[in-house]
Amino acid sequence: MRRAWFVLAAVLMVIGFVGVGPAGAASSKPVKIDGKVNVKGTKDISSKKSASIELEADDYYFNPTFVKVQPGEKVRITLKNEGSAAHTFTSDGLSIDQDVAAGKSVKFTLTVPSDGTAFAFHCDFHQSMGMQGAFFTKAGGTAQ
Ligand SMILES: [Cu+2]
Repeated sequence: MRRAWFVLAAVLMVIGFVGVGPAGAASSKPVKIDGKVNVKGTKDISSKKSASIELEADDYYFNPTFVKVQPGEKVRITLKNEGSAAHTFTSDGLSIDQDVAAGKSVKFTLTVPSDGTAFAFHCDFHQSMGMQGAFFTKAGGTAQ
């Protein structure tokens, strides 16, 4: 009987650790974005004045999902659609609406706001499925 309790305690501990896993991953969002977000990681390109980044659009997420940049930084983006659906990179704040067909890639440039405001981007077709992300200059706050 004593052994059974021990085993139960051990099982509960394992469940506890597993339970902590997803919560920990969720807190790895450096800035908040309204709605569901499929998080596939963060890339830091803020050490460069002029940077380029390859952004993967897939079914249905962006990778990286969060990009750390410098205020005023000019970023050359290669948007690669590795999925089987069409996607877009859309930022209302920066007036960007870039379509990319399945299997194709497009290049464009964006300039990070000089005041360092974090801005969100999303796929016009799949935003509600969590296909969005953000550029930010420092962690914390909510992307616009
Ligand atoms: Cu999409």
